Amino acid sequence: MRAENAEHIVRGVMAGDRRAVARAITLVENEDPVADEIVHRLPPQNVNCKVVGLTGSPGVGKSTLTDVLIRYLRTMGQRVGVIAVDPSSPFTGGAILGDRIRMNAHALDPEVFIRSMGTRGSLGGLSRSTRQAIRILEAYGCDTILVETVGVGQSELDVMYTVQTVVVVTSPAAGDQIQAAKAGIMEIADVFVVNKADLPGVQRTVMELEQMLDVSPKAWRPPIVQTILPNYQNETGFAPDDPIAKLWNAICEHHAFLQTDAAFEIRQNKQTGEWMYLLISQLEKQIRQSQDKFRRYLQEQQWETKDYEDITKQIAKTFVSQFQPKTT
Ligand SMILES: Nc1nc2c(ncn2[C@@H]2O[C@H](COP(=O)(O)OP(=O)(O)OP(=O)(O)O)[C@@H](O)[C@H]2O)c(=O)[nH]1
Ligand SMILES: [Mg+2]
Repeated sequence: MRAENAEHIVRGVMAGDRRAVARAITLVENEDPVADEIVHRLPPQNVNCKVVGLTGSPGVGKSTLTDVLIRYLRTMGQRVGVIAVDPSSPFTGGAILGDRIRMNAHALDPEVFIRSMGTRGSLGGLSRSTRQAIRILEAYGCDTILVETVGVGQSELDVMYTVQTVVVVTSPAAGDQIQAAKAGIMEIADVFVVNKADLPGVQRTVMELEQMLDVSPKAWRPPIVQTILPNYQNETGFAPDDPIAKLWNAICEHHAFLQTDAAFEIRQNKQTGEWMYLLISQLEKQIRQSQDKFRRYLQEQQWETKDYEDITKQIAKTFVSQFQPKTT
C-alpha cells in the first residue's frame, strides 16, 4: 500500500504535477516514513541543478533578495524552486506571512514553486527534511533551488550544509555582521551580498569583509556583491552589469569551482560528516522513542565486563566534552 503510494507520488513529481510535489514535501516535513521511500525512488541527483542558500541576520533583506533573484532567473527562462525554512514554525506547510505576501507576485507563475517549511522539533530533523525537499524539487525539474532561512541559529546553520552555494547577506547596519559572526555563518559563506548599499557605511562594511577574507585564505575567495534591492520594485529587465547579474555569475562560478577535484573532495568530506550527524541524531531519536525496549535489550545482553559503568560514562564524557561550547 505504502510502496504504491510512494510510487504514485514520484510519478507525479516526475511528470511535473505540482500537487504531487506539495504532497511529497508535506510527507517529508512530517517525517513520514513514506518520504524516505519517495526520495529513494527519485532519479539520481541532477548535478546541473544549482542549490543556493540565502542566510543572514533578521531583516537584512533575504526575502527581498529571493524575490528579485526569482525574477532574474525567470528572465532566463529557468524553473525555480524556493524553500523558506523557519525552524520556529511547528505547523505543516507553514506560511511565513510576510514572505508569502511578498512572494505572491510569483504565486501564479507555473514555473516557480515556493514552499515554507517548519519543523516538528526533532534534532537534525530540519536539515534532513530540507535535503529531501531539495531532492524532490530537483526531480520536479527545477534549474535552481533557493533555500532561504529565517533567523540565525544552529538549525539555520545546519540547513546551510545541505546547499551547494551559501550566500550570506549582510548590510551596513551596525551589528548585522557581529550577529552573523556570532552564529558562525560568516565562515560558511561562498558569496557575500552587502545589501542596503544605499545606507551609509557600506564601504566600511565591504572593507571589513575584505580584511576578514585576507586573513583566512581559502581555495575559493568569496566574492562580495553590493545591492540596493528597492531599486528592483517593478523591474523585470536586468542589464548585464546589474548587481543581480553579478551575483548570479558569482554563484555560477562557485558552482563550477565545486566541480574541480580539490573542492569536490572537501565538500564530499563535509557532506559525509553531515550525513553521519543526521544519522546519529536519528538514532538518538529512535532510542528515545523506544526507551523501554532499548533498556530491556541492554538488560538482556550478556556483558563480559563488570566495568560497564566506567566504560559507558567514559565514552559519553569524552564524546560530549569535545563538542560542548566553551564557557570563559
Ligand atoms: N534601505 C534599504 N532597505 C532594504 C533593502 N533591501 C531590503 N530592504 C528592506 O529591509 C526590510 C527587511 O527585508 P526582508 O527582505 O524582509 O529581510 P529578511 O532578511 O528576509 O528578514 P527576516 O525574514 O525577518 O529575517 C524590508 O522593509 C525591506 O524593504 C535595501 O537595499 N535598502
Ligand atoms: Mg525573510
